[in-house]
Amino acid sequence: MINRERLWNRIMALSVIGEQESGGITRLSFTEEERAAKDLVSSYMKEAGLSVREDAVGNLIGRKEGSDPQASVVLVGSHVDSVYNGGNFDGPLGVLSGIEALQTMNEQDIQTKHPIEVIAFTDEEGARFSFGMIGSRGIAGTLTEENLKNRDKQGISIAEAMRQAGSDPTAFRNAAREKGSVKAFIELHIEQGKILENQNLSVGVVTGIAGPLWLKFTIEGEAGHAGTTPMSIRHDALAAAAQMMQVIEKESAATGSTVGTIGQLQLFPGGVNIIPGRVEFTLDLRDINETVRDQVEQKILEQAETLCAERGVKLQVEVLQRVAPAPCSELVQNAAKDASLAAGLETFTLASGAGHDGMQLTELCPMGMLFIRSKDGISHNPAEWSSLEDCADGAQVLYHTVLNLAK
Ligand code: HGY
Ligand code: MN
Ligand code: MN
Repeated sequence: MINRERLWNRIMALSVIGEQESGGITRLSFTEEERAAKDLVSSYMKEAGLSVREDAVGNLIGRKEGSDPQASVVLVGSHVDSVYNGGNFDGPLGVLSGIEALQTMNEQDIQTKHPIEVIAFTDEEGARFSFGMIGSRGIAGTLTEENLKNRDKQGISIAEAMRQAGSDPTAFRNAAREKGSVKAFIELHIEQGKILENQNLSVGVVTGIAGPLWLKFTIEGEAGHAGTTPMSIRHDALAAAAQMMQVIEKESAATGSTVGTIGQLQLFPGGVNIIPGRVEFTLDLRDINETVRDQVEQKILEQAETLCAERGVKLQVEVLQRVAPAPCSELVQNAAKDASLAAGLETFTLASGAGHDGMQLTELCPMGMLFIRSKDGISHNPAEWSSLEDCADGAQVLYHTVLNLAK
């Protein structure tokens, strides 16, 4: 049995790093807060008897050797970076449960054929640079020099941030794993939705992960005097954006499976008595079915072009990231279902609306996920919460899943 108190105490200890006055925790990639989180997690990996290293893109890795040094590695992990004012479980649950599983194996002298590595991926959320899953793309070998040019709100690029954090951004390709070198990847994560809670279940096996498309819209209108410009001759960038937002909501809701979210909005110049000349906003568009998602994207873009032309404003659309939905492998799903039974739990399956690192690894290895129940389905919010019992159930099933994959 995993040590549930040790796991819970570690989740609580990690959750004070990056605490915000305004609520929740903020641990953006390549910042002091994330460094402090990795240092704490690294100390837990050492306590678990793992050999610890960081790879060329800053992924923190704890390794347990297998009986066959030539055998491919089983990867288990998640992330310790967060969104702005996020919760305590999104990411840390999976990393700390992976460490707990390996520490329990070491304490019970359990040896597996395959080596096992628990990994805290760099920048899963994409909160700082509006471009995420940097660590898992690094492992997959799909990260590019172009990607490292993405900049944060202060104009610092990923490459510069890596350099400031002591990494060499020109060496990022060294993080890539050879095809065949990884047997499977499994991640335990909070569901961040209400399905398990509605089923009154603590753990579920994930069948697939919806694909996030992130777009940035820039609308160039004409700033003007609020008092002297008649409504009929305005090129109001914000009025155009507001009309577009109605279109986005309508088209996203129309399919029944798609979700569309405008999470960031900036207007310029921002005076009470000035007609906004420029507006920038982001769209996060997702669906488990890529064709449906991309059809909604097209409908939105067509109507956006028409309404902007009618209003005499210029529209620019930039793709920040386009991630294909990812099915979870039968191998990992079956290992997880057997593990649920071994832990005395039901084998309930569900899809993931949230994006996760595993979607970057589908070309490299079979991947899969386990979810635990989220209270009221809340996440990316300080009120994000899962109970000690549910975290323990999840870690116990993860322990058996990793054993099934690594034996
Ligand atoms: O945005 C997501 O879906 C994930 O939490 N990174
Ligand atoms: Mn997450
Ligand atoms: Mn998240």
